[in-house]
Amino acid sequence: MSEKFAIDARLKQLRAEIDEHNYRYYVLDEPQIPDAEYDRLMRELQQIEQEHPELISPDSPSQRVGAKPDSGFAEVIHQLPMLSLDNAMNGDEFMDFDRRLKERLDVSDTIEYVCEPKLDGLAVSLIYENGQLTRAATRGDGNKGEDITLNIRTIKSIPLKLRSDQTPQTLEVRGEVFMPLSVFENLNIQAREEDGKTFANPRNAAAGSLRQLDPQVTAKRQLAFYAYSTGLVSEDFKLGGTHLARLEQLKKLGLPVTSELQLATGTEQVLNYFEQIQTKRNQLAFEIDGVVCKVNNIDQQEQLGFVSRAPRWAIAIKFPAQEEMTKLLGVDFQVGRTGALTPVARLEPVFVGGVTVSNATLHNMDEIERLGLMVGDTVIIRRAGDVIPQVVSFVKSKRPESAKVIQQPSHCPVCNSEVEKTEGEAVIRCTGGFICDAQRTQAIKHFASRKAMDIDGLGDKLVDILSELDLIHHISDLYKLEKEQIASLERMGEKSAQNLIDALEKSKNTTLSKFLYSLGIREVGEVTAKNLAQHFLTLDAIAQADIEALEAVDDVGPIVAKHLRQFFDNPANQVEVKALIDAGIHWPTIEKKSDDELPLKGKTFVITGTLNNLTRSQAKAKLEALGAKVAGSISKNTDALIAGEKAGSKLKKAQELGVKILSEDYLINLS
Ligand code: D41
Repeated sequence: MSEKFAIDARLKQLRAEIDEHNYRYYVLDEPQIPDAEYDRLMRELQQIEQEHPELISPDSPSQRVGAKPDSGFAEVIHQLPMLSLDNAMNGDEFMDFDRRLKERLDVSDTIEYVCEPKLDGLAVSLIYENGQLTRAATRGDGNKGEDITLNIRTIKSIPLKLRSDQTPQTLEVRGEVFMPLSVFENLNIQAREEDGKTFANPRNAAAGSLRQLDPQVTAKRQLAFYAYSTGLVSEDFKLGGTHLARLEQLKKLGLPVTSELQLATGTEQVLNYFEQIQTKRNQLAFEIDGVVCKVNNIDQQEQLGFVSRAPRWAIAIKFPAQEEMTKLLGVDFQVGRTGALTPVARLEPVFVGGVTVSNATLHNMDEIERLGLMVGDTVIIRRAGDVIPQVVSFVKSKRPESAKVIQQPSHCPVCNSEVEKTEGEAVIRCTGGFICDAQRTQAIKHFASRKAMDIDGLGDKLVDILSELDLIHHISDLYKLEKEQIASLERMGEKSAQNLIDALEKSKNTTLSKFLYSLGIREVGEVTAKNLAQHFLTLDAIAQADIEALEAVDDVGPIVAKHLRQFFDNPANQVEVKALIDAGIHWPTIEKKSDDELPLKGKTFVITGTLNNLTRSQAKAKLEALGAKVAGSISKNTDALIAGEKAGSKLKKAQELGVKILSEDYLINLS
């Protein structure tokens, strides 16, 4: 009996502890323990429950993923209808809204509003009875939705029970379920690889995930939730007198509420918030499509009431549309540095998400086939954040009879060399190599770029002009340019010509790894180039190494080794490399460092925040070259955190765990 008592007590303690950590993590955004510690608690709970199944309770944190139900989703009637939101398409329409409210309320004072980001997800209703989550439903048409309780239970940020001893008899919480952008991107990458169906946007992905009949599938999708209002609430629970106070109450009860909330007195502050969140939009972890602005005072809300299906006291101020329809005029194939032919959609220009778009990437031929596109189709273009515009789908019913099949080219559109497709790869490639103007120009751009030879003042545009004027054919021709030639170009003067000559001269003093990277050998990135240089020490040794010797280098597998061999076996490349060395490119002799001498050997680093001088990949490459491992999250095994600007939760966690915190400058000065 006493043993059973002890087990029961331990179970209760574990559940309370896990619930508490979930609350800190999801609601307060202040994680207190490393993930590994959390996992340990969870495993202990699962272990005990496995040994004593009779002690499992439905609100145990281990019980989120249940069995698949036999039938589909049951219908649910919302006792209080779930209202919709009116839209304001711009600031003026919001000013009209504010004016109408002042008239109705008969006030001349400014109105106090609460501004929230408008998450692009799905509205749901959660019902808690005596503190337990008993039912969750989709909004549906506002009156009738579907019972999705089993799927909602898999969302880790939604508490299965409320955090309070005095829980209301009934509390309905309303909010938005959404898919974080990182989860969405990974899901689509995986779908593309597995040739499955990709989702057009995070909202569709969230909807598809919630409508899964098998909760195990939903659980894998890592959905998230923010509460934005209450619904039906029993009289034993005293709701606050303002919207903000009510959200605060929900937060106290364990429900996640967005931290991007802001109180705004009057229209100017609302519009400021709108501007502010719009500039922040690309940095948020989730997609938003506008701002929801609500009257804060509940008395005023009640006075205003609602019209048809929408409250008069709230409005969604929308960002410019991210998706628009337009016509696919044709498909061009662009040739990249490595010869890859990328299909690009030529579009009738259309205004999407604040800019005019006339091209969109189609990735590769497989993508065209997957979408089933034809020239002449009406396509849906999406531009999210600062990513390249994408073709999401086309409108079947609008396909004209004259629509044309998109042909894979058999020859390079630039040099007319044959095109090849490697088995198992989605891309097709021009076989022209340096004969191909496009590949050559791209190779020169790469050579001059910042991470490569870093030739100041030699941007992509100038390389295009120099190529078009036949002033450069090979990379090494760069070093034969004369000041007068450059100065005679349009928009170049004496001074910029001299600057470029100086920059070219300066670039000759480099390192072997930079030079190797600059050659643009397929699959040889900065890290691989560093590893090769460190391993072989001289260019000759690399150029002569056989496949086996190359594969002995960190990071070099059979494919990279093959590309290296192909590059150095090509007589044209041998001539070019020699011409570059003859032009005066040189580097210091490398001292062999044994692994044990690497200064950061065995250390684990994490990088967070915005770095000013290095990109993330440069910072990572530098740490790795010095022997460190770079991890994605902080734990007690982390040796140091490199924190840039605007560092957030990782910095907080590092401080809590007493992990050493270092600046970007520290990293730059390391050698
Ligand atoms: O973020 C949202 N998508 C959001 C949706 C939000 N922050 N607040 C909302 N507030 C309401 C009212 C004012 C009716 C309580 C909403 C929605 N409604 C809503 N979402 C879908 C339909 C209505």
